Amino acid sequence: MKKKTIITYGTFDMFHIGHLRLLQRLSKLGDELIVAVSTDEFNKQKNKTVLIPFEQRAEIVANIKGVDKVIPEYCWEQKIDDIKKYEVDIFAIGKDWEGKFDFLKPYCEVLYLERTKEISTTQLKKSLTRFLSIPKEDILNAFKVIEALKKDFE
Ligand code: C2G
Repeated sequence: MKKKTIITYGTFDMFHIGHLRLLQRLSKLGDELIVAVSTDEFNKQKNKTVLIPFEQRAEIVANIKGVDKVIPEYCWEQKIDDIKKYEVDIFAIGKDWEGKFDFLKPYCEVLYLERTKEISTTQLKKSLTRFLSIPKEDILNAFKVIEALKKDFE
């Protein structure tokens, strides 16, 4: 009996719970989950700056339970070839892409899944930038205040 094969595509930079939840849901949709991870070069085409290099992003995704195969995503145009090559039954991706991949419908089922709220790589980067912009002495002073308060409660 042919395995039910699912495919998805993404950058998966700074891997977080939103990525994990998506992959967990996708792995429940079929027997085999293929994840195409965007290469660093392709991210430039997507105007997406990535912090974690492709090899590490691919290795992290490959080690997520439920992910059976990781392939590189080089370009926008490879999806139909991938779907044919791997006999994909379902193409699925987050709802932020709603409608963008309907051209794949003649080749396989196309699903757009709810994103996980309140988490995104962009948000993580913003929080990190905000934290790193706090002057070091302010952070040290804050720690001194916390230490002093802890002593009061000892
Ligand atoms: N995602 C999610 N919830 C979040 C953040 C991301 O469900 N809070 C999903 C996205 O919808 C996407 C996947 O996680 O399906 C990977 O997200 P990105 O790494 O941002 O992928 P993207 O840059 O959108 O690449 O050809 C398609 C593109 O390569 C998709």
